[in-house]
Amino acid sequence: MKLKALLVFVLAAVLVSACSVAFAADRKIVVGFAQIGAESDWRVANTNSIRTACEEAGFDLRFVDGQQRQENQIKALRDFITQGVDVIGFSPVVESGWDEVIAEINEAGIPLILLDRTTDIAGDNYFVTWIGSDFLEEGRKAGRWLVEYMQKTGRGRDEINIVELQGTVGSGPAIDRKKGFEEVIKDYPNLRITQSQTGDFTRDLGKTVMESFLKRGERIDVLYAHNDDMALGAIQAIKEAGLKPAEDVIVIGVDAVKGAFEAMLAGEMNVTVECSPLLGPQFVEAVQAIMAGKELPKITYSIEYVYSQEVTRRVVDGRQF
Ligand code: GYE
Repeated sequence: MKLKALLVFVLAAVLVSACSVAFAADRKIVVGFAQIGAESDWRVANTNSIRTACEEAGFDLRFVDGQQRQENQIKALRDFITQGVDVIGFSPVVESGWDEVIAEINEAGIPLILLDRTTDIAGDNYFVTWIGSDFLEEGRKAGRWLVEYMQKTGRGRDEINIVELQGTVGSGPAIDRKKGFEEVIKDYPNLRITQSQTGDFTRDLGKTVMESFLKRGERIDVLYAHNDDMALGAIQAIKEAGLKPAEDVIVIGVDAVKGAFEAMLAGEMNVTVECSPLLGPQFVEAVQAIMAGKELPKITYSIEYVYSQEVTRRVVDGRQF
């Protein structure tokens, strides 16, 4: 009798542990994602890509829109720690000021994936992997395109005044797109940035700041905008000032979102340097690799191109963002 009771007990224990193993395997992977905001078409496409990929993968996604405020993102990250999520995904709005909260994530032992932007924290031990774009190279591509375009159109030696609409102050893409562009044009002293201000990556500010540039009354030959949304806002301002965008003022953008292609087809924008927001599938793969205990590369850059006015309607219609 005693033996029988023991057997029943052992059997029950085996069953219970088998069930909990099965439960652990079936349990949804919980992912916290601290997004920057919805400041641009790029960001909206990026959010859709993340949401769709996580949904298809069956993750329990806790998504927080930080409305472009660092304090909102810090709060979201702390909430993820409290909730004990499996993995944290994070796009930092600016590069600095994350040391404390990231130390807390590391102490809690939660794997961190950086998507799109990075921080200025030294070393690369604080995150598992970063998936994004080479912003410095994007700035160089914009600069190289301008140099070639000027030479091609017989203006290679002319004095050229460039105005610059910078992205969010202190953000990785704003810092690097400026640096990369300047690095290329510094070899051409006739190409000069005469005015430069932030438009915070939004269409509205792009327009307002371009208006103030135009009001100064100096000749403006080129606009270099750190994203297409600001370029599109600025095109509006150029038109309202009675000038022809892409002719009187050469317009350069970054991102390659639909609106930029439409503007190029309408002859109102000259070029856009691609920056892919479709990072969702790579993000999901990284989460799955982490959960399976696999190694990941520290950096994965997206492959991106430059599109100018020669672009055809077919290319535009086939694009996903
Ligand atoms: O270029 C801009 C967005 O971080 C690469 O953020 C991203 C940038 C993108 O608001 O449109």
